[in-house]
Amino acid sequence: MKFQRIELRHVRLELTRPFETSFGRFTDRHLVIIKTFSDVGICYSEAPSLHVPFYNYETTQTTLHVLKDFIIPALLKLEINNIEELHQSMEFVRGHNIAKSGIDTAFYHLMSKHQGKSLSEYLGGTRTSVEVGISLGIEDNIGLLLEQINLAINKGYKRIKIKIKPGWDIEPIRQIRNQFGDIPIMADANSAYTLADVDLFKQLDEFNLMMIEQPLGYDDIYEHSLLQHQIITPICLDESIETVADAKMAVEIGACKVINIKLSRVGGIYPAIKIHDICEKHNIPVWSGGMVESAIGKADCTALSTLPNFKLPGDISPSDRFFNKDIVSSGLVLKEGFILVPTKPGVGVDVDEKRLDDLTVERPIILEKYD
Ligand code: OSB
Ligand code: MG
Repeated sequence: MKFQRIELRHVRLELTRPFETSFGRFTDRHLVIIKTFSDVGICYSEAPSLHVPFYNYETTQTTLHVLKDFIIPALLKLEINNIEELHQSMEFVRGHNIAKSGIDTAFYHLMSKHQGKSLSEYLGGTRTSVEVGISLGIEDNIGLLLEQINLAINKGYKRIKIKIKPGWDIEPIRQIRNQFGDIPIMADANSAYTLADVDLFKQLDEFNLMMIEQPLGYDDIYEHSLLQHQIITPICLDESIETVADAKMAVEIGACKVINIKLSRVGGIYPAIKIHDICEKHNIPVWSGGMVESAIGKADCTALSTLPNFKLPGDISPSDRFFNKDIVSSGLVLKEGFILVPTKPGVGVDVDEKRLDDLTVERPIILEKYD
């Protein structure tokens, strides 16, 4: 495949309501949307870094910079024959996985469309729908959270994940158990605690959570192994798994019993599948995390989740879960707690170019092959 022209857009989508985690509260979502022109066709893809370096070090601006000044100029000079070559051609840039994921997914969208296959089919997935859960932010009071949970249950979401932080942990969980009984519930701390909080985690054991996501340091796999050996609740790693090597280490030292695979965090679908396979060998179930992506990114997560070791509900939702207006004309469909897997060739959701224009907040960056 030859890349001929790549356009980068910084878009801003308004959230339907603020989304708060232990690292911050957001009212809108900035994304990098990529349009790729190649000798096998045209596609849209997404690089869903946050606009602030509070989840990982990448931001909207580092993503634009790394793609514009390093990755894309290199790509435009090459002929890429397969996904492995694509990743080799990006290897000279250390890290910046979310930026790379926007190119990795473009390649998969182009290849699957070119072969007349849906992305899921192209990846060898078998499911026609995937089980999903919802990730609910921190609210101003517990009553508001309980209301959100009630709405989510009525929409059919198969598990509820709540965001926790010191001061917003035991009490909301206790009240959820009181009001909703034995529903599938988990908590995501986004690295808000330390090993000194071990007594709190032991107390949480009492609530029979499905898992607790990334309680400790974002870069500390070792300390999670120390914690996992002292608590019953399964630990799920998110932030600390950025590479295949991280996943191998976490699994080997018993730092977690579950892994949240965010294809963007690990550099795209190709590394995500490698992590999926390692986990499968070690009997570690995985699920697809989310980054509050547009329907494009959520469709990638959906296709990936049709692989067999995605055994738990993913953070995948239709556009109206987060956005007043998404960039697509037809998006994903939620039905009784399942997202239907798109069957059209390629990623399977269609960008509305008028909306994309309306939501673009910086002048698009255009890079072209010039020979
Ligand atoms: O930790 O899983 C996380 C959103 C942004 C950054 C980090 C996380 C999240 C979510 C949202 O939990 C999941 C979703 O997209 O539905
Ligand atoms: Mg998380």
